[in-house]
Amino acid sequence: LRYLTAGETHGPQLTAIIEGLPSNLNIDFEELNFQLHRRQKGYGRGRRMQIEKDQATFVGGIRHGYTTGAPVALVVENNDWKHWQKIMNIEPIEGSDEEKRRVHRPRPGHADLNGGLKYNLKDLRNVLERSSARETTVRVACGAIARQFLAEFGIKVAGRVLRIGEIEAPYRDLPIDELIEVTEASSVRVTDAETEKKMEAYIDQIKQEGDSIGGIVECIVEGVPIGLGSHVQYDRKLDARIAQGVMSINAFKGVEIGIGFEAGTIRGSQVHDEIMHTDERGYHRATNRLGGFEGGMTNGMPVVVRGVMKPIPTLYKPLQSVDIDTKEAFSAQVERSDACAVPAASVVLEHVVAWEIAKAFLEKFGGDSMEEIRANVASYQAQLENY
Ligand code: EPS
Repeated sequence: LRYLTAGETHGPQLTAIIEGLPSNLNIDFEELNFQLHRRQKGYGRGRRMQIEKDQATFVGGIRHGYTTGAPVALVVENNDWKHWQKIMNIEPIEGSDEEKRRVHRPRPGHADLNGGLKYNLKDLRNVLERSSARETTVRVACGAIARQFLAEFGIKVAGRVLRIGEIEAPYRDLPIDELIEVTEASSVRVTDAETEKKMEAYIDQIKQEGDSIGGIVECIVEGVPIGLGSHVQYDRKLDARIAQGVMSINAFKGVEIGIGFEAGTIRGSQVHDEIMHTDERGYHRATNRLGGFEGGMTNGMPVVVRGVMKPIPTLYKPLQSVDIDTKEAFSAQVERSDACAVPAASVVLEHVVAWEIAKAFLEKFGGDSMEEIRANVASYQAQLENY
């Protein structure tokens, strides 16, 4: 299972091709578009999100609501494209640098300068258009399909915001369905109204000061079978593959599985989860500090993944940079940005994690059709029960 994406933030559309989905997976288009809608929400988003109304259109691999086993191709149009048609034209255009909106002043913290130097591009727009977090739209669309696939096997995915800048949300251990419901009702995807209010006021203040703010988000996946991933080879360790997925989300600077970095501050007896067995639950752990992973494999406990997002580097507050034409210092000025995209990032995290789990699930249970996969899962479950 893999996908590739293409498209620029102000181009006509974003495109994804998914290869390796089994046949006979029912696609719920409304559910998928709901996931895209969730990514657009969140307190602190900028004006661009008022222009877009993201919807996926499928152009291959699905017939009468079911996957056929062929590559699935989907597109999400950019409504903003209508304002950028000339600037983003595929064919050559006449006009001044200004008319072409040529970018020659790299923004600190963005891909602009590194990308310009590496690809030898004198218009940094060619870098920023692709490095924009707009691309996460189609990553969520792909992840939403993975999520629907996982749901067929009773696997559920939730996400939440744990921190925005200085404001930390109290950690409430909720049943997954309740967690999904409560965070969905929150403008900042937290579990209590008091924190939500504090975070909203904090984001307002940050915005007023022309600044931006990051935070910490968490994803929980429940119902994952024991034994996804493997200890036998570095690139089959599923926690490592999830970490790569998380780090590839725009602006993410760190990832943790379970208690993560805290594991380096306390004793082994306080870290490791004791092994239990009952007839109803089979093997399980008394606690879940290791976030559902031991030896690069899932252990049947909920998968818990955290990621940290840096503040968006496009600031109203000027930061110093250097013009690539004159090599002279200037203070960056911008037109439009999100002061805080942490709630949206928590939705992206859910879909990136769901994707990696679905991929490992398909590696373990193989099969070209949903029926074949279901039979393989049932036979493995019988193996576990008789172990
Ligand atoms: C982004 C800049 C903003 C964000 C964008 C990510 O877009 P614009 O440059 O058009 O104002 O709104 O995010 C999205 C468009 C999105 O769909 O999430 C950036 O520079 O990364």
